[in-house]
Amino acid sequence: MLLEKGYVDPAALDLIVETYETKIGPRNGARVVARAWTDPAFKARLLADGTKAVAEFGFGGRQGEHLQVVENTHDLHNLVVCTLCSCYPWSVLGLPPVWYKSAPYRAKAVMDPRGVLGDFGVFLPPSTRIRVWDSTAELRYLVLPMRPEGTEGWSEERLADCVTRDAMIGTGLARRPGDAA
Ligand SMILES: [Co+2]
Repeated sequence: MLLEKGYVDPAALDLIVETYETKIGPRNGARVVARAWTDPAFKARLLADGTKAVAEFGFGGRQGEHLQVVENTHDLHNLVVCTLCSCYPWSVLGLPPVWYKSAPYRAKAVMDPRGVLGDFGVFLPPSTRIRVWDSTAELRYLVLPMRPEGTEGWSEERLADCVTRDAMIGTGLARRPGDAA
């Protein structure tokens, strides 16, 4: 309606949405992940109660929304979807990307998660199990990706730059040193 009335410039609106989708939102989650990589006590709190742990950063969900953090390991890779609609952990990732809301992603993530990962250019060893988490309005998921090798001694700030939005959905991996940004 605001667009129709000429109150809002569509290009400006797109820019705002894109900023929340790719910059401001996921930056929150990246800070949480970087802290978990460097602070074992925080990581334990995060895995035990995600909602409570991210509140330490001042990140909060709306009432009744719980955040569960699922940890990737060499043996287990986690992938998040909402098969019904587009439930997403707004407090730590901002707005969901368009593909997350698409019917093909929602269907294929459940039926062929390894195929979805391939579509995103992620190829895991056959020995790595993939677990798919179906989000709801009450329970949302954040993937704790594996810390990239070669980042020993890095600051939280620098580590956070390795943490992409897709790595926290499970459709990507954390960036390794030397990967293109
Ligand atoms: Co939903």
